[in-house]
Amino acid sequence: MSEATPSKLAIPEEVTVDKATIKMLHLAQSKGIETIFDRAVKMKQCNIGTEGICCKVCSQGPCRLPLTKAIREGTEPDTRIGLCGATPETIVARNLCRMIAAGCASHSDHGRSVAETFLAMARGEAKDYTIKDEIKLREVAGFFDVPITEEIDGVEVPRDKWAIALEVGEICLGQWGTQQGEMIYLKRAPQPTQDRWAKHGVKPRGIDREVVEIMHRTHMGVDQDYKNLMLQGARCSLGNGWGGSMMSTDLQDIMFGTPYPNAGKINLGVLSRDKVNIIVHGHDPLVSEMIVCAINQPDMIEYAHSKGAKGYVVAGMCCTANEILVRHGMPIAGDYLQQELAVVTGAVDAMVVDVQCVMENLARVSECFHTKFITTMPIAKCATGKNTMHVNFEEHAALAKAKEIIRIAADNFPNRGEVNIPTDTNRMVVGFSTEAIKYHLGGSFRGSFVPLNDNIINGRIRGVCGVVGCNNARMEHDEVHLALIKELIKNDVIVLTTGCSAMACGKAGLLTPESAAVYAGAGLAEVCETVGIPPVLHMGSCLDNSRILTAATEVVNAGGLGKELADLPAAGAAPGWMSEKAVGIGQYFVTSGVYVMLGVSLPINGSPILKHHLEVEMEELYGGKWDYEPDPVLAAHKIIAHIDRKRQALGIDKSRERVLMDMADRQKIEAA
Ligand code: NFS
Ligand code: SF4
Repeated sequence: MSEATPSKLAIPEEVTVDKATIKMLHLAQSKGIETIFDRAVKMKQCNIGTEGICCKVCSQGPCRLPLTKAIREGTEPDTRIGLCGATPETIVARNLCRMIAAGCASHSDHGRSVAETFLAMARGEAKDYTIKDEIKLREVAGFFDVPITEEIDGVEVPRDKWAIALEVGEICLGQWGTQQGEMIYLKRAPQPTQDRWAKHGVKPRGIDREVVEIMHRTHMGVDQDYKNLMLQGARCSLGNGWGGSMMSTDLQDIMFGTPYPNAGKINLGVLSRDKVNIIVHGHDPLVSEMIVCAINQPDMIEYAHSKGAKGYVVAGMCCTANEILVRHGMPIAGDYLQQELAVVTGAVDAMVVDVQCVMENLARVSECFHTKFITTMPIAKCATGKNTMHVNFEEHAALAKAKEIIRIAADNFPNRGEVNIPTDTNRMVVGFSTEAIKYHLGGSFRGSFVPLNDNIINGRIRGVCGVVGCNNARMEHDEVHLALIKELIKNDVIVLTTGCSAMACGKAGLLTPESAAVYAGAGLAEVCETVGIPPVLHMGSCLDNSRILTAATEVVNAGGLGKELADLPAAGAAPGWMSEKAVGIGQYFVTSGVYVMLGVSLPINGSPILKHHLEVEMEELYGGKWDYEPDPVLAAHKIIAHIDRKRQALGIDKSRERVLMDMADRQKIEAA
């Protein structure tokens, strides 16, 4: 007879560094409510899957080709092949390309719905949306060669914004379906970067085409050359980074406003005891923008009062949170790993979700409370849970639909049971779009990246690193981001952040100008104090990683730091990535010339040949490459070493030595 083993649970203090998360995890466990943290203890990962060497693209498989110790050490030849003869390289490359395709499809399909709504707005069919940033509209029109002036009676006058928007919307939406030529936004990249793409044949023709071509080429018995497969992976990624994502960011800025620095609050403590709490969760801001707009209307305020509530809190989760935070300063309830715990507060009257990163278990947790779990997109419904419902969002009746959702939440307010809201919140400064960085550094009359370049050249700022991406239940929540970022800023590397990484920074207080004096190296701290910025700049959602591409391009164009993105003393990192979107993003950075560091391995270790291709050979093709280091401090030092090599190649390594000496001397004087 076997003894019953007590079911294993996560130890809150060991799985996260975030205080609110620790408290709520204890509470969930005491109530017998299981969360992802517990499931990560119970369920082990599959060794073969994590190495990427399981092929299941035909029904003769799955064919599994584990990499044995003897093969790895070379004492036995590597003769592994699948039933059809596929090598480990082919199998791993196929699997990876399919991840890239899925990631790019997710971001870009979100982009498509934005473009469709934009076009409907321009046609007057989505009256609740409008043009908030006309300057950006005119700038974007320029990228598409849409005229922004016209001649009337021989006089050149500005063209009507709705006419411009209509043309922009049509061309933009067309980019998903183009079959030939190259996508229009590619020309926004520095010329030498574009030349590399042309040389290797990786300029995308149209967003959809590149995704479909991956699905074709990875079908049983098609592309059997791993290098050729990865070229298509690279091409598809560019269609997203310099296409679907970038256009989506631009159109969202035009419709909802380009982010500029503003203050925000983060963590579960933003929920309220006496107001109706609505969490907007997912990625697409089309729904959440309308909810934010509607809660301030008199009829909605009155409705809340009629239910005994003092008003509304609309708090975000995942990247929908970042979208409404950077534009409206709306609070963030938490990141991806905190979604179940938000419901455990008992204070969430409606959990309103759109697309991506929504855990199916949310529906189950909602059942333990009064929370209504409301799906809003026809492509993302949920069949689980008795509290689950679907309110189909329609762009032509956007505000009315938003109000319908708000009423459901308010109606649910009196049904609350026990409420446990942790008190933890942090304040932060967010909203550093490329435009905002430019104006912040150069002043609104002569917005410019030159001052940033000057500070990189003189060595006060050693380099730039984009730290982005998810939290992963297999890693210590938040800590992987924080340890890496603190080490980078301590060494004068300014950090640009998005997604759930940005939330980790917000919760830990790194997104305030004052944090520079505490965490940043002397050079970076001096720049931050002079300009009044935090050492870590929140640039928005994961979709907004395209802002990092445009900012990096501005740096190249401002001069003095090389001719292409690959020349910059810059890097990217996703220490806790988990979603396929992150693979798509990482690949577009690599293809654009950026060194990308991961804290969770890609599923490629089953093929040392493919690993070598990604971590060594890709640099010869694009100037950027993948790397992997699970220890965040070691990862930071690998990034810094990369940045220093780039500084040396640019001939600006000496200036930094002088700056450091200056600082040491100054500190000596201050100490005396
Ligand atoms: Ni990015 Fe944003 Fe978070 Fe990861 Fe999910 S919310 S799009 S995918 S988990 S960072
Ligand atoms: Fe196996 Fe080849 Fe089929 Fe893959 S495609 S499952 S390796 S037979």
